[in-house]
Amino acid sequence: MSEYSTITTRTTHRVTTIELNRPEALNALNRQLMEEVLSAARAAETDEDVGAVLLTGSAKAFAAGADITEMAAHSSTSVRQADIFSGWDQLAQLRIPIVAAVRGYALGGGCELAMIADVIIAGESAQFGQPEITLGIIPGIGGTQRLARTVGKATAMDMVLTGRRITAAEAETMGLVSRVVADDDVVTTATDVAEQIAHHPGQAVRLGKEAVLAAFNTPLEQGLHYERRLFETLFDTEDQAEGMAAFTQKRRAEFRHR
Ligand code: DAK
Repeated sequence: MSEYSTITTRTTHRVTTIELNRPEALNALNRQLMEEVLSAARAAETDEDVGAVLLTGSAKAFAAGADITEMAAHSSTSVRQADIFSGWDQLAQLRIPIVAAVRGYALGGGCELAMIADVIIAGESAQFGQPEITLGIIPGIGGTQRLARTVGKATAMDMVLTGRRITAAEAETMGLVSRVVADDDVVTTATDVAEQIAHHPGQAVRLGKEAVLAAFNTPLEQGLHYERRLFETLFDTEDQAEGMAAFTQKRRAEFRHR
């Protein structure tokens, strides 16, 4: 029997797929689900046979937000003390790449969870939104910060202050998602993307993620300097030697992810 009850997981072809599985609440993100996602993602991070995580929900909902029933009774003090969503911050700190396959609703914490992922593949039915304002709160897991840095002030203000939802096509135009495909193809496409990433040299993949994320936190000159140092680090890896030797010898590289 699975050790998890709000998610299902499987690992094939170097990819751990985590499927949110609370259909009765449209995958609303309660504490247990957060802890289970974090635990499964951490297990993937430390497994040398895994090179990427795929995060997905159901056809109707990636996730309809934080669990409102769980949050409703909190006071300002208790919500701070309980630190209810720090697990999502820890997920964002992982070095393993995360691909999100989004169909249906990605609202509130669901939209924020998708934005924690590194690549978002959306189905045509996907709807992204930060409706927290309609509940008398604001986003709390990056929905003002990651969103503004990704889509700019005008759209972020529109979404955060009106709570309006945007379609997959709009999300693609504004750079919130990487690709939009037919709903039926979302999981297959996202799996292909995750497998492609997972089969590239592992250290280069992780440092590539780290370097791109640094662009969100650092001035350009500092970011360029950091990128150069990470670039140089990779010349000490077995996979760099193998990748370049294979190219010059006109053969297929055999990466060991070291
Ligand atoms: N929480 C709990 N239950 C939810 C839910 C949610 N977010 N969303 C849906 N459900 C439940 C419904 O209550 C319903 O349960 P039953 O009545 O059947 O028992 C079931 O899922 C099916 O939902 P509906 O019947 O409403 O389905 P519809 O197709 O009619 O509508 C909908 C789908 C997604 C439009 C609607 O369910 C909806 O508007 N859901 C709420 C969306 C929302 O407001 N999401 C934002 C939540 S607030 C924090 C950090 C972050 C946050 C908070 C704190 N800190 C660091 C402290 C984040 C906050 C949020 O995400």
